[in-house]
Amino acid sequence: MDMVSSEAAGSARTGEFDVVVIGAGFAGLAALHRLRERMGYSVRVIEAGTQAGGTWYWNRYPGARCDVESLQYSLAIDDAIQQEWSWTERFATQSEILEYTQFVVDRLDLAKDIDFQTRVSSAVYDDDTDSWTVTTEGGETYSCRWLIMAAGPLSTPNIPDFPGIGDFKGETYHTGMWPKHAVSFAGTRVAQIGTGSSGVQIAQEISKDAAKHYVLQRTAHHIIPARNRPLLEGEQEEIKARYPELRQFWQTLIGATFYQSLPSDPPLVPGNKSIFDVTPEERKEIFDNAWAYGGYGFQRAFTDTLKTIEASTIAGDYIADRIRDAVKDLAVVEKLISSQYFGTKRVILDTNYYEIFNQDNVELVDVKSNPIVRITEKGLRLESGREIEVDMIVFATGFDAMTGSLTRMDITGRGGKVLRDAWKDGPASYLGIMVAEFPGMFIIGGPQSCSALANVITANEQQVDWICEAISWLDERGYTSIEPTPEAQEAWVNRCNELADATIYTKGDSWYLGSNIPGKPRRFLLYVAGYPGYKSETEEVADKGYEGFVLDKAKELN
Ligand code: N01
Repeated sequence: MDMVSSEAAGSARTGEFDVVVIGAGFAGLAALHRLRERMGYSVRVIEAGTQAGGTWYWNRYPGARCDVESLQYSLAIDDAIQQEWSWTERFATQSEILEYTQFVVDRLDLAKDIDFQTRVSSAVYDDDTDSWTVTTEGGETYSCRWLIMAAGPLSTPNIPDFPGIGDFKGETYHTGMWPKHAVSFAGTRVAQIGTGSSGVQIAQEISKDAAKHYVLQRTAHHIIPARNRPLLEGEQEEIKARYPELRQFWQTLIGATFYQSLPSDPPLVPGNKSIFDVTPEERKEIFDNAWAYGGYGFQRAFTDTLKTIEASTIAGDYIADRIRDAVKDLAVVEKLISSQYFGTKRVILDTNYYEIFNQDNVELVDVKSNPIVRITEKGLRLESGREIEVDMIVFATGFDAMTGSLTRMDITGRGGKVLRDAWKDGPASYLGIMVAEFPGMFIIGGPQSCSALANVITANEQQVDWICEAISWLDERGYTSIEPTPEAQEAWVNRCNELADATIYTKGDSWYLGSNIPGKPRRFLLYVAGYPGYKSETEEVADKGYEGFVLDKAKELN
């Protein structure tokens, strides 16, 4: 498979550091800056890619674009940076975000402490010295007291194990490992497998000039319009002038993001009423406004669309009507209407995705009722015996989310405990940040955190702040290790499960539950009560002297 490769390790600088950070996405960069500049620690970041950017480095597929508004999807760590950088569109493209990342790296002089093209294979905790040894695929070793895992919640691509997968003679790509070279769809026959966020975005590009574009859909997702547009005259300046105040305000919202660009716009959403507190006419008007405005306002237009089946069904029915408006062929319409409850799979933002199915070169193929049984030399074979011959297969089949980036490394904690084994029945953490028996190892964007359900940069920065404050607090008091008690961890997992059970999130199949990966234990992987609740719960633990953690000061680092 052609993809962005992590070439052999380059000039990795083996050595001893206060902190080692794995991953140079936004989380890793924020951690490096804060630990080095503000706290004076020696830090080394290890990154598999050739440049920083994390998700935006690997997911360079055509059409890749963020679904959080650009003026909100940026780091707050340095005011000069947020004033200097200019965005061009309401929702930024992958390439613009990658440029922004490089701008941050250059402005903060971060690259000198990052080892690129270096992939971690293992991390082993030493009980005698309370330290970690991190080893790379190239054989370099790094030791540190504090280890920060910032390898990303959606960074381990899932390629289904179809029989014959190696037989195909054409080109194959996965959206999450897209190559750096240009890939042209012009005049080619393309089969795209998967219609999640990545699939919906790339479909809009493939369909433009492919000779034939087969969209292989297993489950119809719910898709709402982005209404992307260039930023308006004065819009950026207005936000920038009010960044400190607005960033505070956004953090009071469940997703740490607001659904309107201009603070001067009339307040549209989030709504503060139940879907049943309004008349059907009012409901339609509110949905119509949110639909016309674009973005995730639709999802938050009422307080209960993600909480009850009845409310979720009404939202789903509204979307079904919009599909009927957009797509001419009624048989295709029926396939595009999701059978899932609205919100149980991540809702997707699009730009005219449904309309591509009116084109002659695009065919929607239902692989739920007629599954793919084999990849062949020339394409794909379906259960019915139908052969689909293509020049290219695009896997938009998602990720081993929340845990994959951690379990694919050999992480060994106290007493030889391996993280992969500890999580064999489902991941468990305390606060989504630490794991019992893995002392001194902090996770950003880990399971049972709120990260992937919120503006992920804001969520990352909050966790970075929490972790850095913990490290500083521990060091000031001479503690050499910290780990959650099993009881605190179990209570946190139970709390996250209870919170999820009070919503409709657990009533579907999605990567939120690990159900996209065959054999992965079904467990809700996130804290659903929202960013403000997560922030206050984690801060309360810190304020109480790290309640629920065992702190140890018995050992000295050699
Ligand atoms: O992955 P997905 P994604 N046979 O898991 C299908 C973030 N993101 O990369 O639904 C046939 O959502 C699978 O079918 P089903 C965002 O958080 C953000 O698209 O399991 N099909 C599904 O249709 C997002 O949620 C942005 O039945 C198979 C698709 O592949 C997350 O990343 C952009 C299959 C996978 O969808 C993941 O999104 C992109 C099989 N064997 C991603 N296996 C933005 O910011 C899987 N599928 C806009």
